[in-house]
Amino acid sequence: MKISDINIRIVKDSRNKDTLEAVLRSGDFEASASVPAGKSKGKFETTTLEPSLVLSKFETIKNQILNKDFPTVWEFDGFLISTDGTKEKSNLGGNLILVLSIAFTKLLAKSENLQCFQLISKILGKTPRKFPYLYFNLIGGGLHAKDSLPFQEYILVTKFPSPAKGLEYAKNCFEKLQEDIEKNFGEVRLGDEGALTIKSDDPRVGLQVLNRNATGPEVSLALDVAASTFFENRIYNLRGKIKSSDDLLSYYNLLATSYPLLSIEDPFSEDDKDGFIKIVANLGEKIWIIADDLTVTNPDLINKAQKEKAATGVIIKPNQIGSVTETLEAIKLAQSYNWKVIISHRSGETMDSFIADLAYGVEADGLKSGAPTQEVRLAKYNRLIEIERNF
Ligand code: 2PG
Ligand code: MG
Repeated sequence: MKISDINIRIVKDSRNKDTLEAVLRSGDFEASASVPAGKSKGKFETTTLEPSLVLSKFETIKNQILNKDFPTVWEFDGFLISTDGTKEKSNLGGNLILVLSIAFTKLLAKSENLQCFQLISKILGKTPRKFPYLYFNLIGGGLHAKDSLPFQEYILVTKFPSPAKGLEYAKNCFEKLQEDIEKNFGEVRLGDEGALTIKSDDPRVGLQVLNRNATGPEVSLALDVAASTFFENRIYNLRGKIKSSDDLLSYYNLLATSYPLLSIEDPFSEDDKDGFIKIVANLGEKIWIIADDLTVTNPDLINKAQKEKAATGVIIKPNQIGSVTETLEAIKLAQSYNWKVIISHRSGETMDSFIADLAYGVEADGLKSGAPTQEVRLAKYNRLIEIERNF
């Protein structure tokens, strides 16, 4: 496919921070993409450059892109990655490469008269038949919410075959939680991802409140502890309550017997691989142990973690690695290990719903897109519903 025109501009994300939007054209077809930004980031994520700097970098490669023919996403991404020439994409910026890569993928799908998820599943040789479980972050803490719990995300997982049913359940559950928190903890505020906050230092409180408002065979609970954010000098500092890696492990064992936990993400810091290995040995049969900061959508790190038995599943965020093809590589690899794959948004989001197509197209186990309260989060859940209704 030959691209006839490209425009990149700066837009705002859900935290009102600058980010990139790309619009690509090929003949009569047009596709756009925009990229999100994380706050609790893994150390080995790809480089994000200042959007204003990216605009000038882009000018240096624009004509080269317009002069070439790219038959596949592999060739398009390959061209950008080799032009960048660095491992961490620090030359052009992972955010520039990704925004172009997603827009190109959408454009190619249109030019082939396919939905984006159809192109993705075609690339992977799959026929998607099931929707992912929906991961709704309903109670937030950590870096995403001031004056709230120490763990980052208390997640309602809906397991209905229909995403429309899942979203409806989550919206009702959110309302019940809001009333509960207002009654028992006073003022209710929302964190970065639109999740409710609770003024408490006790990590268990979030699970208690969520558990009493989310019952039934079609729902489970999950955590994103984001433990890297409270790991200092090799100890876990939970608001002055010091825990060693082994203390934290015992704590998770306790939580696992008290709550219907389907998965725990980042239970330990990315600098505490032993913690991951121990929890897989202890709880790995019962609960999905999901790596995020540890693996950052990077096939090499996923491979390493699998060899060390440091997880049983992985979070996939395209902007951690910075291109569609490398994201697909990471997913393919994780699925070849029979790992669980959860596609995820970032805490600073845009209206782009590419990750919903990605989640359906690769038959992911979960899609994590925050609370059903902000337009940028709903855009992803609603895209799944659109797929459910029309295809
Ligand atoms: C996470 C994400 C998304 P952030 O830790 O999984 O919820 O947060 O985008 O801030 O890294
Ligand atoms: Mg995480």
